[in-house]
Amino acid sequence: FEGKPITCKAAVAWEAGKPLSIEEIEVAPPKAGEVRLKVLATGICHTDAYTLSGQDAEGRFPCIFGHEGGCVVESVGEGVTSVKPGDHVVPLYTPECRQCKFCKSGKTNLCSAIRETQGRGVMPDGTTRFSSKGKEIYHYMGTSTFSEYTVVCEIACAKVDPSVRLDRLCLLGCGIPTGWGAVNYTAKVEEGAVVAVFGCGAIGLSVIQGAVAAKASKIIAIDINPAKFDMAKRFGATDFVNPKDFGDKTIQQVIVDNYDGGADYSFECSGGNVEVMRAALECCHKGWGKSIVISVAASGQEVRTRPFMLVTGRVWMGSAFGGVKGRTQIPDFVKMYVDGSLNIDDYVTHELDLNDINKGLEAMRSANCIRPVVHM
Ligand code: AHE
Ligand code: ZN
Repeated sequence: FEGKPITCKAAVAWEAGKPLSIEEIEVAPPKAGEVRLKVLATGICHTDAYTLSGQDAEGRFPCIFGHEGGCVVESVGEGVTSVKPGDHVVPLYTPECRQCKFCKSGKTNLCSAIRETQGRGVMPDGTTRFSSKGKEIYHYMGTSTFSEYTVVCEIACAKVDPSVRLDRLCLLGCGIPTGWGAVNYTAKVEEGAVVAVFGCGAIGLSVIQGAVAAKASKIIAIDINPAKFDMAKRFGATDFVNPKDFGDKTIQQVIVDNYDGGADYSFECSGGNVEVMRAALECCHKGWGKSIVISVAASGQEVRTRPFMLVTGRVWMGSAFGGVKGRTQIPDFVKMYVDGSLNIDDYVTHELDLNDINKGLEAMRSANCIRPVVHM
């Protein structure tokens, strides 16, 4: 187990609000319970841009971002038994230790085994495996996939079918399971339900795919940019509503009035807008409507509604990584991709090299971008 450091390229965020900088970095060998991965491809998620912006209470710099990786195991640390060099894996920012109170509860996917150190940008022993120019670099979400090599915990490795393209499977690291799982694991949408989706980016499209799988009778795509409706339709949305088309009437009132009392389920995929979170709750049907908050709002933001909305039977809940237990369930998503029941290809609107990763971050701000995939 005496591995050597690897020198490679990575996109380093030296400070908040500045472009990423391509640097030579050193990646230390994996310690006990850790795995060193060669990253072949990574997606870019809005959460990477959010933390880079400096608004994330847990953001620490310098740091290597990225949490949608398609990777091959390069080496393993002492005691690692579930993966070996050559295995293909998708790193998990929500790991699955199968031993903590959370994992054993059967009620949540929020494994607590390494959450505290992960939030501080370090490995479980409190140190980092990255350095550049003599400086320590922090990890991000336990994954740090904006690097040619990274080190993650064994419990954060979802092993995937090695015959499937890693530059597609990388998107199983966040956006796709998050939306699909919110429908099928968090909300448990049933056949015939009316589903409202607020925001038609990568998460919204994944909610739409999840709702198709759940056999929802109506899937209402809601977006203030009607250019998003083409893709929403291709993914299976049945109805399209632009909140700007109704003058002073709120979108929640529009949905309640036009859909027989409102949505059975609503999903907030707005990219962190707390007013949209409110609208998503309030568009739900009295007595049983359930609204799921998915996106990440800046620290300091708060949600609000009239308590009457809850008293009269609506349920407000949230979902992280779609309630997906990654090591157990990511292989099921791979199977759905292989059998054609899960679309991944159409998310990939931009493909770039690591050197151009800042262009990928920029593309994320444009309406025609779903996901950039960066080839390492
Ligand atoms: N650090 C942020 C919280 C960020 C957050 O809520 N992250 C989501 C995943 S975003 C994926 O793109 C999540 O799963 N959270 C669960 C967890 O344990 O962090 C902040 O605001 O402090
Ligand atoms: Zn993400």
